[in-house]
Amino acid sequence: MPNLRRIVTFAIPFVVAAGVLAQTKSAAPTIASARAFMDKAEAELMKLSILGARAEWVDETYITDDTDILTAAENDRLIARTTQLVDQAKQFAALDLPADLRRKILLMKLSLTLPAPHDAKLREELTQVASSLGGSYGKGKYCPDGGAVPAPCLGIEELDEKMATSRDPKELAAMWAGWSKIGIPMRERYARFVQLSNQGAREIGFADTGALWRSGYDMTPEQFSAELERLWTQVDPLYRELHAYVRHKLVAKYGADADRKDGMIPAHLLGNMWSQEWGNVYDLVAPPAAPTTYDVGAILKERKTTPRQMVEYGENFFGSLGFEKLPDTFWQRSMLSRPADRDVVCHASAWDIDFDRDVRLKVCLHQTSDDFVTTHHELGHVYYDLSYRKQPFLFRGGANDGFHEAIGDAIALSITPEYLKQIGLIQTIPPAAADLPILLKTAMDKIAFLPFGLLVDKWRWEVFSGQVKPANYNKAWWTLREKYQGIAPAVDRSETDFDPGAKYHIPANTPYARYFLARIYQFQFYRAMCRASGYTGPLNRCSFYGSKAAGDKFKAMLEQGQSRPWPETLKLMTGEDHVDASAMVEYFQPLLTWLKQQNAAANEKPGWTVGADPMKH
Ligand code: X8Z
Ligand code: ZN
Repeated sequence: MPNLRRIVTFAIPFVVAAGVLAQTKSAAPTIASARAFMDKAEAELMKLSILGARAEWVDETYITDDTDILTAAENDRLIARTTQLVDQAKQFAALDLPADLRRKILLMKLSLTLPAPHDAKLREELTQVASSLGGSYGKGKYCPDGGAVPAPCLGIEELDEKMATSRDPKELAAMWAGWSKIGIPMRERYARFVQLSNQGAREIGFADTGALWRSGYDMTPEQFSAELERLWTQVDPLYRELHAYVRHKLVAKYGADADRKDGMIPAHLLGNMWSQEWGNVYDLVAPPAAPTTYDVGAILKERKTTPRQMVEYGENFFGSLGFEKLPDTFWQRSMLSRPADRDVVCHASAWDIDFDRDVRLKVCLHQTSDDFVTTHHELGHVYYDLSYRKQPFLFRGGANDGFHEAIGDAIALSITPEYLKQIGLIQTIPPAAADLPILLKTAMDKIAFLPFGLLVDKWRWEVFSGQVKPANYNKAWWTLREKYQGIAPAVDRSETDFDPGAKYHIPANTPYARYFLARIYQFQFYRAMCRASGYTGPLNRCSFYGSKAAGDKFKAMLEQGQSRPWPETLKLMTGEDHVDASAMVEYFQPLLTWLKQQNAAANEKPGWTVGADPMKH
């Protein structure tokens, strides 16, 4: 993953609570006065959010000390005002409010991803700790010991590339251990950060910051945790078969370096710093007799496809479903490749600048198949933003944050060989024997991610709730990585280390359960659109490109934004009112059957033994 300083959220960015409120004296509250209050609050928050977004856009596309300061000032204004309004809204708590007003008050609170104490000094301390944690990650580097001639230091973009392509276990372990060190100086600040933001959460009525985050899903925090467990039991069998198959192949490639008695896979051998997506080592696990298929990256390179043309492929897909063309300002204002002359945040993101038609992408595209998929992912955010722009301000967001992450991915699942032929990127459709290898490659990204997507916030919830104390931060992290991923550290760990800090979303305080949910939702959305398009064949071969019927269903869901509880929005499109992994399981069913055969033939028993010390390599 490229180095990123911030991730843009799609309603109100990075909000922190501000100072004590001066209550306005007024007559007894009524439903009418609640509505008037909310109308004013929304207008004001929108204005502040737009200014914040403009400052942040300039900051991330032209990083200087000045643009950092201007952005922080705009954010602070928005944060302070949001907190005041949350407090003021308490005057309406005893009224029997209409559902939309009640929902808006809740959404206003939930926009405080980093709740802060009312005490101005403590709040300032928290915001400073928060930004210094983000800064530590942004500046993180691994400087290899180069002997007499010092080797150049590597940032996470270069490390990503090397982790993906190196097949030298010693070099991989050194990069892994080197990058992990960036967490060490964050440990103490993170503990303070947890204390202060928990205080902020309690002051606005939540048990802790984790409980606040888990309250964004139209159910209690406890119900949400239980839902995730239920989903995990649905997909765990798939993960375990994939894990066993990949382990076997890695042992064949690396011998003793990959072979552990407990059956876990060492973290540095999967082509990704966090072992979160494994597609980069597909070449090591490809079935020997697999027919060679197409390489979208090679085709884009050969044709000298420009970044704009790559985005136009995505625009064309959405257009085929009945969506409007992107506004001219999208093309004028987006950043599609890395500028030569200044520092920018290259991590792909989509921006909703004015909550109307000023939408943009900030990406540094290369002619690779990964970036081809990324453009579809990012456009999913953009079309969602455009679709809900007629909603009241506080409803301009995803039905929940997992929906927002899943839209573009659901489209990208339709990038099948048939689709690529239809748009002229390939001339011949690979033989049916290529289906399985294509599924395996997809699984290396989609299925491999699931346990990681789940455990990042499991760790944070345990930390915020106080169940895990600072003295056990790292042990708790590795206990979860062992339990869910079956991954062991590349080198021994201790409580001096702080490995969660080496994953962007921890120092940046970006909730992570959204990505787990999105992996599941995207298959549900995809199956619903395949059905709407009249498709009846095997799910993994479906493309709903060009289907207006699928587009209409999709649009109806997107236009609702977050105005209704998400199960209602889901039902509108899929007919289902539960998040459910059965579509994902159906998609990968042929692969599951095949993996079971392969593992049985190789005498590979899925699973691993949980040891006494998860920090031992
Ligand atoms: O951070 C991201 C996105 C931001 S919307 C690029 N992702 C997670 C990660 O990189 O860890 C997408 C997949 C999971
Ligand atoms: Zn995204």
